Amino acid sequence: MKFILPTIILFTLIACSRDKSEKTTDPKATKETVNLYKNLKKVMDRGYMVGHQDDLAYGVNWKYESGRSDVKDVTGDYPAVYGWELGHLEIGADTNLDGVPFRKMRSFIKDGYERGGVITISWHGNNPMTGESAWAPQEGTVISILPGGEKHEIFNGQLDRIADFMLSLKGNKGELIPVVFRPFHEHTGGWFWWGTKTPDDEYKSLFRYTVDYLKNTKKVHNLLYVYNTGTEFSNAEEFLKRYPGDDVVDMVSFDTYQRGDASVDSSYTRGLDLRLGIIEQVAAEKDKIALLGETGYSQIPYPEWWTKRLLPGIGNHRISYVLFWRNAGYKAHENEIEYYVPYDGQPSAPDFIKFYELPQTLFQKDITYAEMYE
Ligand code: BMA
Repeated sequence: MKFILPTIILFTLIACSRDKSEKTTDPKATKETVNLYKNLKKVMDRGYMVGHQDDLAYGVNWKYESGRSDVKDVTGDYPAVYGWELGHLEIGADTNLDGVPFRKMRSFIKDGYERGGVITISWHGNNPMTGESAWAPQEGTVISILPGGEKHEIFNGQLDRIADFMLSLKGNKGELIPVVFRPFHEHTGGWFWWGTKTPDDEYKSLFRYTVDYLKNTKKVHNLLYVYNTGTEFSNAEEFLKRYPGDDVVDMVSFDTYQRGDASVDSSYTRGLDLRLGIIEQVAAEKDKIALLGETGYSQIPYPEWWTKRLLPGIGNHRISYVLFWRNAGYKAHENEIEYYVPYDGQPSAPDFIKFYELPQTLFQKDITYAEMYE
């Protein structure tokens, strides 16, 4: 008899701790979405997944070649995380702002998911007040699109398109594909319309309104929501300045890029280490999951960047994944070359292979469908 009470207490504690670690903010999240959340936590015991934006669509000097990927050309393996971008979906376009047709994107998303890959989506949506690009901040934008604002119905129409897209992502069994959604990212900088031209409380309202509309009005239940700042913070308080609430955020993140000459400058590494430490702590305290939303060194001119600059920055921080930005190649409209993972023959390819071979870096072959979604 005397063991009954302690046993009950023990089981209650186990049940509560399990409930805590498996909870997403959407009580109606689909089974696969809840499983993904749970497994993203689990995967951190093994290391961190490696992802790449637009990986299956194009790379440096190629486009839409079935099965191709710059990551795979170099390592023989796909990334474990696939990033995609919805900019211009909100205005009803057939292709996104980088020229990727949404029809093809849907099918790439399914390919990655069926292999057990994780899908993450960003949204550089046009300014709903002015109709200009995401990079055209103007005071008053956010207030104009929130309830009571002049452009509120326009914004709802944009969210309807986002919702339709999310609900069109289906796996082989007809189940919804879970998406790690990263809306209104890099909001601590001044370049986007949801950035620092928007007062903090309006930013929070925008985030909360968006989650509420997608979840409760549009019944979208296959999303995990990421609160994703830029690099402009150096302590937890600054990081959380625009945090919209524990009830609407599943994951915490920031974006940071290596600039300048990495062969002599290690400030990127120090900054990465510092900020990962901060979000890791925030995630632990709030029972959320940390990740690195976007990073990279365009054109990787320092061939040992992967093991000498990136790797020591990530160190042993508990993050679920790191995503490298897109291999756009030559961008004629800007007369600029942009890519963040090596292609076959690029000088940093051997070092990227070293990075690939580390036990803690998880690529597609390290992740099965069952491990991520069951
Ligand atoms: C930026 C660049 C742009 C692109 C945008 C959205 O960082 O890659 O060329 O349009 O992301 O994907």
